[in-house]
Amino acid sequence: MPKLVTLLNGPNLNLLGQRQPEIYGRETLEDVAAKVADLAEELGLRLRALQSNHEGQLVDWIQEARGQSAGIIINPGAYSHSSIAILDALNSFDGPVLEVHISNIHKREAFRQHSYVSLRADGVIAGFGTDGYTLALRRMASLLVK
Ligand code: DHK
Repeated sequence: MPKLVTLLNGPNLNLLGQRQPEIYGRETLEDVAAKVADLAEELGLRLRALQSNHEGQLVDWIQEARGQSAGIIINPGAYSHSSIAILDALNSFDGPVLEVHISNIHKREAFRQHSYVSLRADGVIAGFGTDGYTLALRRMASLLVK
């Protein structure tokens, strides 16, 4: 059975393709999830892709990933910059955690330049547009598929 990777997207990422396309691009989250799922199959992995605008829901899914999922790829959206609850949940997960930001948060407003999730992430991708998700999955495969 191929190993499962959980892909989590946080608030407002459901509006990908419509929201500030000059920053986040024109691809929809559905397009991105389909692309990542195809690549997962190619790489010998399975993907569970989820999105929520609610912090507690993201915490619940991270807890569910314990014992089920081999790794987590997460774009926490704005919760990156505020959520100790998501950091704590990720700290309870044993496998690799890769953090994705579509935009380069380091060249944006000061409040976006700190991520609580980065205190746990094994790797961070920022500013590669939606390609960041497939790049993160390739890294996940090199960590998980031996
Ligand atoms: C997405 C968001 O929704 C913002 O709140 C973050 C991140 C940046 C991204 O670049 O994917 O600040």
